[in-house]
Amino acid sequence: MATTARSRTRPRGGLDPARADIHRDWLRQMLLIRRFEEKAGEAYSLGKIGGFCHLYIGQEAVAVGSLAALGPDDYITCSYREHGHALARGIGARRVMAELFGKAAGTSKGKGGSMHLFDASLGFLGGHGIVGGHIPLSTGMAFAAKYRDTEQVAVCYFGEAAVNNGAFHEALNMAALWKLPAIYLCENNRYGMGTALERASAIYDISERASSYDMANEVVDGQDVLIMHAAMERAVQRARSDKVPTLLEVRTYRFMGHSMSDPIHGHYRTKEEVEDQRKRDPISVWSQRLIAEGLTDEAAVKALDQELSGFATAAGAGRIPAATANEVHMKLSHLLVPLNYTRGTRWRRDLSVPAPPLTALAVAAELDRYPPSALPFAQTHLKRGLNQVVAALEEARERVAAALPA
Ligand SMILES: Cc1ncc(C[n+]2csc(CCOP(=O)(O)OP(=O)(O)O)c2C)c(N)n1
Ligand SMILES: [Mg+2]
Repeated sequence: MATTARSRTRPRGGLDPARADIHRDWLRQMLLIRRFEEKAGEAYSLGKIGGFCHLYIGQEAVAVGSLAALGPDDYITCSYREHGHALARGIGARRVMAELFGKAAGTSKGKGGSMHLFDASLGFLGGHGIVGGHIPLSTGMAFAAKYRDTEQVAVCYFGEAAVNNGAFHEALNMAALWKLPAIYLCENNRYGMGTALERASAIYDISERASSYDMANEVVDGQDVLIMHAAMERAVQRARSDKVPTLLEVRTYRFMGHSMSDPIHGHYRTKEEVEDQRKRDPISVWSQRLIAEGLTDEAAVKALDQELSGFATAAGAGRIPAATANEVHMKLSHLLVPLNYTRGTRWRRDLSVPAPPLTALAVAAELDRYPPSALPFAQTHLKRGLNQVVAALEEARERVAAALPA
């Protein structure tokens, strides 16, 4: 019979003074993630970050506590809400921010964006946008570790909305059957977009799903970094030494909207609920604990916070290296390709070419994203591109006019 545990209560006794540096570092990491994401949110609102952007604010203790229990060779896969995991795994804040900004200096050369952070050298294998889609991928990594007889563990982070997806069940069944060194870490923040867990799931305790596969499982308080870390250490031990998988149901809460395009609260949850949950902000929970045990004090926490806010700001737009020529070219191609595409297609399609003033507006908006040093290059290319678009439009109009009955 697999292990089932509830690790919601705080381990007894004080913090180990020999681990004081590690404990202070967890606070540092959580604060970095928080300030980084606030900066990213600000940049997104200013239109400097494109695509989707899902903030992790409120859930920091989960990534920090759990990743601290892993070794450098272990594999990690995440959903799209993965800025915190990437930072906690050691991908530099500048590289992560550069990816958000679509810069070549980013983890995926600026082509993946917020949802596709990746660094194979750190075993950080994404950033995945399809809910639950990465659970079988992670299971494959656990299988690879077993097949090659390494000591590696594969950890998969996903939200609670993924557990009603077929891929979750197929993967957990395989992992239990084949005794794979896998950890399935479900970050139960209670909502999948605007749908509460109880509205979408026949059972409320996600950990119970593991019993279908006779898999070890625990319910973990994700707002307490120490509890999170201890539960993860047990799961890692099971995977590495006992060679069996674990399902961790980590109870947490997101303080922001589902993505940057969503309100913090709305029809699906009340302002009061969010405020109530904020009382267990993982950063305050941990800083208060460190202060209570004499491992830090208010002034030191404040100074650390200021330092990290400054660092997050520096990682933001202003100090990211100027766009390279290739980067500018790629961006412009993306902008112009759909317009040029219409040239080679049937004349009817040419009618859908945006009117030049709109194109000019899009170009102006695009130019606005480049640092001044890259502007001359961008302008030359845009001018050439625009001339082509205008010529194509003229050509299309003539063909349309010729095809219409007199
Ligand atoms: C297969 C699939 N279905 C639907 C979506 C749209 N979608 C994006 S995020 C999301 C909610 C996922 O919630 P959860 O798994 O709880 O993660 P959280 O956003 O709370 O971190 C949905 C339904 C998707 N990306 N993939
Ligand atoms: Mg969720």
